[in-house]
Amino acid sequence: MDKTFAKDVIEGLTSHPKYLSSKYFYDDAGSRIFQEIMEMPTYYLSDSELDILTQQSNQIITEANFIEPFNIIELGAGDGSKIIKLLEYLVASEIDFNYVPIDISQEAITILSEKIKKQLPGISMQPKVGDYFEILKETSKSNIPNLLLFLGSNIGNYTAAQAEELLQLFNTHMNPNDKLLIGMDLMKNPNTIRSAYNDPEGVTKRFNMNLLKRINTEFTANFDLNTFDFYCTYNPINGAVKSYLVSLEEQEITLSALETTIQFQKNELIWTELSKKYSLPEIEALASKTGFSIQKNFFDSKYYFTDSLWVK
Ligand code: AVJ
Repeated sequence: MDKTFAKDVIEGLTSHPKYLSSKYFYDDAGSRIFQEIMEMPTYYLSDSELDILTQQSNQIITEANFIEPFNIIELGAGDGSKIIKLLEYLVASEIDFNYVPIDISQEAITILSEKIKKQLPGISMQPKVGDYFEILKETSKSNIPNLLLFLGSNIGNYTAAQAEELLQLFNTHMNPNDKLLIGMDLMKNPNTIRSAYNDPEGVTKRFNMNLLKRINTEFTANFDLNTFDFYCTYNPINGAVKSYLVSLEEQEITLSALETTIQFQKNELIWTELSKKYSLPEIEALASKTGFSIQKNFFDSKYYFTDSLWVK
């Protein structure tokens, strides 16, 4: 049993209001549902970042200005559909680099490595499964420069305090000449943002519900998915998309393996996810608060998203 997950589930479900962390969405099934989300036209984030990496990999690498060889360390690599554009550029330009994708899903890493080996044979790659920081501690011992990638607006899932802590920790593990390329989703027409998370096909709902399914499996719990709904909001003032599961009835859920029962009121919420949208001044402030400065922002053609290159 995953003890940290167990502890977090008990803590979150016995709190008022209840919450669960979206980092637990990504078991193998959850990672597959996230693939489906990325294929939805309304989920513009993937298209925007793909646009940046397709059009501007050359400028990104030129701007980073590394002495070869260098490492590309990707935190939360997922399926690699976007990073392949950057890797293709590097291979085509005969740049000497080593690619280290890191993800918590074994299945996602296997699919990614196979895809990359097939499309870019001969690439130097060391895929790793596990927690970012354990692996980051190791890679920071390397004496060649590191380009850290934290793409896909993954930072958006962290609260302001957590984001600062995480970025400070990245900073601590980075050598003076290392750089960070961080993908952040920008504030935009609120309708565009709401459509990305409130899809009528219910894929995002399934993504959230999968967490209850996962809890059922891992902790022998009895969540009945038919008694829960999905709700999400976007607040254009602070840029927060917040997702929730809603208990449709008053009920008691048993987590047998944790010897715990949880009471739900009718319409009681479980907060499951924050997906933060940033303004450019907020990005500046976050960088400087965490010991970085922005070397350059790379934008997609619609200015929906930025891959921001940070230096220590
Ligand atoms: C992968 C964390 C960036 O917050 O937009 C997609 C996950 N959640 N739809 C996001 C997600 C709902 C996604 N991130």
